[in-house]
Amino acid sequence: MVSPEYPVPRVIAIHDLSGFGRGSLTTVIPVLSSMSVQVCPVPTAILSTHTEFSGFSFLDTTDSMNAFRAHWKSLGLRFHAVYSGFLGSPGQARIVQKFIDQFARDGQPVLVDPVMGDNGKLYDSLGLEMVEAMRRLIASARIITPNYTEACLLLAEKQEKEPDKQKIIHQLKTLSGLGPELVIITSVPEKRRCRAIYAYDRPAGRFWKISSEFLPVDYPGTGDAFASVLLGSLLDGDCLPIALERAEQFVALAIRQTFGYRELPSREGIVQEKMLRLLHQPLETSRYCLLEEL
Ligand code: PXL
Repeated sequence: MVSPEYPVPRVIAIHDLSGFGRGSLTTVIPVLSSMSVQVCPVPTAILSTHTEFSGFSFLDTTDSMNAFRAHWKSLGLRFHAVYSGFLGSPGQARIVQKFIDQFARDGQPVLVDPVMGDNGKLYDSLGLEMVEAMRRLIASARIITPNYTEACLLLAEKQEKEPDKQKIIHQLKTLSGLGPELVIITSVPEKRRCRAIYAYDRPAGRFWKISSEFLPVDYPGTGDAFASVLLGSLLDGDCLPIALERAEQFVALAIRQTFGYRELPSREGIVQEKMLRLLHQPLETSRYCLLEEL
């Protein structure tokens, strides 16, 4: 993959740029750069802050997404992966599809993070037509990373308070049946204040799980950090369970570090700047479990 012509993997990152609050491109770029990946951003919108602040400014950059694609095509650029996150409209999902058709033609990995909601709710700025558009887009992805809310939205299923293993395995298989080979569902609520990450590797026929205790706080942008570390790790040649583990540990430690600062408003996100050096270190522990499909 890497060669003198391409000394590091090069990724198209299609996400919004929110100036304050951490998340989307302000997380994707530092995380992947720290993992020695060249990030080529395609902003889907430019906001003064992410949408958890009130009164944010919003510039739709749909037209420039098309211009980026046309210019990069005319330059004959090649990429090692296409990675998309928050999209503002079904039209933007169609443009992401064109990026995939054009730049992932030779089987390069495509990671679609179907960013649409959290904690049981669709984000205020999105409607059900966005869910439909995302459902179509994931058919062209090799890897998807919905949280439990997004998995239920994609499958038009009601959310459960504590879904059991069989239920999640069924969701993983159904989502994979729509196209993606690797399906990862994050933030699955469990008993005793735990949350789990479940993953399905269809070609290997294996299911994985990592469960962890969670603190009573939500930080925006943790999904972006998770998906970015996962992609960086896979591009570095790690196997799926280790890539999951690196992503989980990075986010969990960043949350614990941030939670320790009592004065910090949660909407400012995780203090990722203090954690990036972790991405240079090898994993010291591993807790993933292989699940038996009963
Ligand atoms: O991290 C998800 C996300 C991405 N982009 C924008 C958001 C959010 C979550 O709130 O507001 C603009």
